[in-house]
Amino acid sequence: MTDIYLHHYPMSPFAEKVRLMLGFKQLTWHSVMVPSVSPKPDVVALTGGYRKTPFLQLGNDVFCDTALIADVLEHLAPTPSLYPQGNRGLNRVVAQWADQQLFWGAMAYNFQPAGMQQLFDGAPPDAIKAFGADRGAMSAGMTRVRPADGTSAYKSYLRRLNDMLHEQGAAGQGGAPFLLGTGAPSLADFAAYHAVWFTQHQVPALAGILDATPGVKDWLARMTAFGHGNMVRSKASEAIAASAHASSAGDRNDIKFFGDNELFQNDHGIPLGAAVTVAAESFGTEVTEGILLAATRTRYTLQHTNERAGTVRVHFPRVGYVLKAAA
Ligand SMILES: N[C@@H](CCC(=O)N[C@@H](CS)C(=O)NCC(=O)O)C(=O)O
Repeated sequence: MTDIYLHHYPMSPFAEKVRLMLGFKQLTWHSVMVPSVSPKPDVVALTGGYRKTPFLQLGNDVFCDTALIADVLEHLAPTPSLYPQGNRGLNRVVAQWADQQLFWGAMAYNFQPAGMQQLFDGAPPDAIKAFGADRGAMSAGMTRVRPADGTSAYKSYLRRLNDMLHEQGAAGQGGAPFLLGTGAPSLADFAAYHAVWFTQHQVPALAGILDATPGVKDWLARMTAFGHGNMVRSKASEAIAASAHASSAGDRNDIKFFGDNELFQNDHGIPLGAAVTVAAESFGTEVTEGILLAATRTRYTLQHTNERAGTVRVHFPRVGYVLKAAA
């Protein structure tokens, strides 16, 4: 198997979603630390512009967004599956809710002053200021949830998760161990986990909100127990060199997405081979520019060249991303 590099930082909830999937699948992986704020020269050398966290690298293939990374991990290590009952549609719908609604509600709660104080305890004032300015710029054009509204929503979401864990257990057995009631975790659990993990592990001063939903607390403990797999620390320079090496060796990882068949789905009137940009719809909309190599049912693949990383293929999910012809 090609070496897996995860580019991330400890505090990132979306990175925690992937770290836990790596643990669930008991994979060995290279951990590459990235800065939590821009500029990120080593990141964009590989991604061609995307700056969000995390991203996954296999040789000179770079996968952006945890929804796509989940597909890649499922492909690399099909067992244990993220879809134990094959219910991919339900899992993806719940995961999308968790990554959006639950995440932003939780973050509005987590980043209230008491949370910020705990997160940045001892950090130099300049670092706190830089973080605020960076996230402010990333949120341009977005309606950010206010802390009080976020708190109300988060409490409701936690109750809903608690209800899911209770309602789906076999009669008289006091609840299901995981969200979709299958007895095994699935993508939905990993997606719902990371925002709540942040409350419990990054801002424990605010974790009292979980006391009203003991089912969620027990589920969190079950999820945390999967761990992070076998992590090997690596430098960004090593990851970039691995890309350059794969690029010059002409390696093709042959990432095939099942059910996807690589068929061109042309919804934009942009031909393959065209110069394009891809950017997230919101929150961190920095563009990646490159040649459109593929636009399948599920993903876009762009190719760009960087003097340090060589020729890199960057993959994005279609959902949540904007494809445009380059100006
Ligand atoms: N939809 C993206 C969301 C990623 C995201 O928003 N990550 C946050 C960190 S948890 C981020 O990028 N923050 C800014 C940064 O790290 O530069 C995914 O699933 O990967």
